[in-house]
Amino acid sequence: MTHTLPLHAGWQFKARAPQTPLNDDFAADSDWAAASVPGTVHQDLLATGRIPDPNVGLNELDVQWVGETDWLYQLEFDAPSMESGEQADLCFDGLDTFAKVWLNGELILESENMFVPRRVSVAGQLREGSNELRVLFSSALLRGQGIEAELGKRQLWNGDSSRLYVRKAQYHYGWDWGPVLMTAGLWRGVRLEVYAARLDELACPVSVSDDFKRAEFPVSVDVKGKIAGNVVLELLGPDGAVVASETRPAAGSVAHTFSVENPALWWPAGHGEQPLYTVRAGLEDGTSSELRVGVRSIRLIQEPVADEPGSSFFFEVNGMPIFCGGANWIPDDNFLPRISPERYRTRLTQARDANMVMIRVWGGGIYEDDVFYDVCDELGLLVWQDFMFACGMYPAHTEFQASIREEAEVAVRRLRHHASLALWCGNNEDYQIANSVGAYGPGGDESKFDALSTYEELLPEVCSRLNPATPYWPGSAFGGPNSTDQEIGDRHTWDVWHGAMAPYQDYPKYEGRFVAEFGMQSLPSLALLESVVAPEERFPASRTLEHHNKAGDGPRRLNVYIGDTVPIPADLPGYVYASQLMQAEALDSAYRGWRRRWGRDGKRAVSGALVWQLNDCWPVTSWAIIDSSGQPKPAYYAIKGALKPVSVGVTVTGKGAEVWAVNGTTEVQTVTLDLRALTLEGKELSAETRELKLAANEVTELGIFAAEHDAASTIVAATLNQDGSVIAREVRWPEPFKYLTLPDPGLKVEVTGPNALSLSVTRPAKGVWLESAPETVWDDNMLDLLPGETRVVRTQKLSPSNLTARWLGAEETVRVGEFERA
Ligand code: BMA
Repeated sequence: MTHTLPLHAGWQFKARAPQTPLNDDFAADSDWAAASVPGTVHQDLLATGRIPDPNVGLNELDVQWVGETDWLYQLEFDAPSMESGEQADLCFDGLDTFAKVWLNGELILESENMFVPRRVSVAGQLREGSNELRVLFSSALLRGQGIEAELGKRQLWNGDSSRLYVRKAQYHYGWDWGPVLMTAGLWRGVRLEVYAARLDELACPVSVSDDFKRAEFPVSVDVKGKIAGNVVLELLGPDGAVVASETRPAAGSVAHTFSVENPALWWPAGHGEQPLYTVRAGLEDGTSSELRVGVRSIRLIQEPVADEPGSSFFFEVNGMPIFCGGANWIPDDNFLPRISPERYRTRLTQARDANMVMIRVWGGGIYEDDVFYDVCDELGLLVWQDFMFACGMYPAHTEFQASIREEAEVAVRRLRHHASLALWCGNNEDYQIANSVGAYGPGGDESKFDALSTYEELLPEVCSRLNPATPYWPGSAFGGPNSTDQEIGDRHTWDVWHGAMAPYQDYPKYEGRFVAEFGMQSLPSLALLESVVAPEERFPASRTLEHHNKAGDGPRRLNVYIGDTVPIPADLPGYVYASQLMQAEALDSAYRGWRRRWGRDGKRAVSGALVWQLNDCWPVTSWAIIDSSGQPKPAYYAIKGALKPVSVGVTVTGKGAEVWAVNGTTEVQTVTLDLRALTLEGKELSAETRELKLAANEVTELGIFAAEHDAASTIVAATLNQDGSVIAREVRWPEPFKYLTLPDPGLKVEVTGPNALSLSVTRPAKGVWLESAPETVWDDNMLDLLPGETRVVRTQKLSPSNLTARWLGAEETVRVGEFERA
């Protein structure tokens, strides 16, 4: 039986005194303080008040010394007694980053890659009774700058350029949405394992026949050490019952393939269930290891697009093409150990509840925690997994590539069994920066693109050897002669916001076969801002507010987009609302426009839209659609509406309002389409009802409506109804909104249940934003309301006494009680 002794309690840490010899520094009694493991020095300094909270005000600037300091950790622990022939391994799941480890005075490990867990055999060094572990973390910033001084500065976007030489989460160096917080510490678990034999490398690359009638589960496991007896391999069904088992002598590599007829298939969210099988290996002494796997096929299809140049880029799961609406994921905190399993689950559930089916783990963060992928398996969220390279011209010298190889092998071995894993991707935007410096693309000198061999040889070799069933893609964005190509591969659409600062209404023009990034900034919630900004700094352009917007030219660009859309408010509550309304409109335009191009079989022109970005790591004005307090912004609800299984779209052109519907389900849908044209005062100009049959997994164009009305003063509303309820809606108002004179809507809000409200208006209302308890999620919000309808919305936590509403044209946020009385 493997005895596992977690080594999490009792650690101490202190700043290294550079003038003192290392051993004396460790031996000195003074200055040691309790350290959390898993943890970071910042968290422990914060806990004892030795640094101010870097998320608050301008404090980030005052804590930079932490990242420029070397840190010492030590632990005394009692080792269990060992029997003869037993092994002992010290396991460090994550060391951040340049670490040296001594056990009882002997150097047992040097590690320079945060992403590689280490296992060290220590039977020879371990003492019976008390043992002493010591760890030195050198400043990653200073070490990286030392390497850079030797090997040369390289081009990049975001952060200190030395990061390109350091295998540490790249966002720790600061990003255009994140602070500079250079952590150090034992950021994942530490334990001592004592065993006669242990199980390693349990693997099961499930496959399914072309007709999906039969699945194979080829289980393999390595038995390390010596044990007399057998290993039992088992397959458990989604209900937890043992489906089959096999007993083999426990020696070396053991393998057996289980077959299952009519397996339960795993589907992405909204397309079917997520049944998960378990494969388990067990030794007679009780040691066991298990994996949860799913039966599904996944293919990345690049085929001709009828009547168009280039090729498609869509994911097919179990033979079904899937439009991948979704989001980019960044680490949910600057201090990684703070992200609890519950927080992962909450955030990913928010994504699933917004009708998303894909999450991209972006290359400037980390290979996420196991729980992240477990939850994605359970929720049916496909994972686009980047390798951890972002926005830089990375080196490729032998030593560096050896570290990358180790890192990639560990990541692929750890994650390959997840049903949710859809794609391995070489990097984030490294082809784009290579393009921009003349090292790639037409006329580019590829000899300057050192990392090309990493993305096109090293990583694909690792993936095809260890995980051949999952597609590999060299980079995001990639494909076509250069990385902004619209006809081949994936694309990052930054023509809006960055680049040309194109109007967001033009998103549809800047399509790609798969848009893996695009986004628009907004402020976080007012409540979150008030928790980190001093009262005298609570105005739109204050120093503190601008410190909490890390984008180059961020506040200026944001003002342009707000000012293109609505009059720019001078007060903070108005500014928060205006920025969030604008972001919601922008993303609605992108999702609806691109999903319209999902087309049909043989004509999948645009097959995915992943918003930059789902989440935040601190309180900041950023492209996130959920702020760091967990509060969804209005854009969240806009995306949720645009990605409904069946949705409707309207766009106003010179010829009238073009209307279309998307049926993302596997069945024909019979629906009623209601179209209305109204004046801003709410007078109905025309109305039309049509019975429709929407073909499965297709877009249906529904023609032009309201051509006879003046587009500058007409509201066009489309709803799809099924079995007496509205299943999708879209309301288009004349744009830009800032030109409109909007009447008071006469909003009426009634609390109709513990968590439900009913809303109605006497004149049209644009962008009704409800707030109640903080951190609450609504089933819908940021509503466009029209006379003649009553909308019921629900929320997780309703606090009627704190209920407020605001809408476009309102002078201020109103307490619901107040205008009910009026
Ligand atoms: C992208 C990302 C990030 C960045 C974002 C916004 O392309 O890859 O590097 O935060 O743009 O600029």
